[in-house]
Order: sequence, then C-alpha cells, then structure tokens
Amino acid sequence: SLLHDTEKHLNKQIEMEGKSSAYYLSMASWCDMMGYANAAKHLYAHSEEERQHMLKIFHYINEAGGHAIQPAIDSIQHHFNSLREVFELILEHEIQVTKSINKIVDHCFEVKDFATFSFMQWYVTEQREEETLARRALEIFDIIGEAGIGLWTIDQELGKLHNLT
Ligand code: OFO
Repeated sequence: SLLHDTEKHLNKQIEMEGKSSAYYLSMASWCDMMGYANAAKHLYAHSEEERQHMLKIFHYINEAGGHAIQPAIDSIQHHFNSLREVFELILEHEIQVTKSINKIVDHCFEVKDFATFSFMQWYVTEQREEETLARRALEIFDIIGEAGIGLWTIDQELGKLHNLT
C-alpha cells in the first residue's frame, strides 16, 4: 500500500493536473471568444489531456489502497492580454508542473517506493513533450510575427500543434 507521504504528494499532483485542465479550458474559451478558433481547438484538446493526467493518478492512488481526492478548483484566470501571453503562461505553467513531477520522483527514490517511481516515469516523459510543445508554440510567434495577417497565420499554425504529439 501507499505511504502516507507519497499519497499526499500524489494528491497534490492531482490538484495540479486538475488546475491545468481548468486553466487551459479557460484559455480555450478566451481564444474562442477572441476569434482564435484554431488555438481554441488546440487548448480544448489540451484541457482534456490534463484531465486524463489527473485521472491516471486518481486510479493509481485508489488501486494502491489510498484515497484520491477531487481537488477544489478556484481562482482561475479568465482574461488575457494577448494570444502570445496565453502561450507564455502555458510554458511557465508547464515548467512548474515539471518541477512538481520531479519532486515526487525524488521523494519516491528517497523512500524506495519503486512502484510509484516507475509509475511516475510516464509523467517525466510527458513533461518533456509538454515543454517542447509550449516552446514550439512561442517559436511560431517569433517566426511569423504578429503584425498584419501574422496573428491570423499564427492561429492557423497553433491549430496544427497537436499533430506533433
Ligand atoms: Fe499534465 O502536463 Fe501539462 O500540466
């Protein structure tokens, strides 16, 4: 069964993934409202993925005899200054998520919980991809530039991001 400490770490990660899902859904809605239809589509899909990340840990905890806790989700940001800001915030957020995953892996190693250590490897790989994707999104802004029809073109390209994963 799970050590109390490990369960606490995992429940905190559930909260983080749940918040990621809500955060990206909120971003999707803002993009939709602003007419960035392709970025919105990408973010709706990303929000769904984050929910899957959350559920995966949920099931792991309960199957290991622990108690997964549905997190309270509050203080989600609804307004953004620009499309670029949305994607800057995503990169910042994913870097925080990676740090949190690494902390859990570190903890598992320390207490010799090799089952959870092994379970967490999926997240380690996933975070590598998430950060790459977030950096790629910002490169699209840099390469195309936001002037003129730039933003329209950027939106088209952001819509294709999900094909990369
Ligand atoms: Fe769950 O990877 Fe993003 O947050």
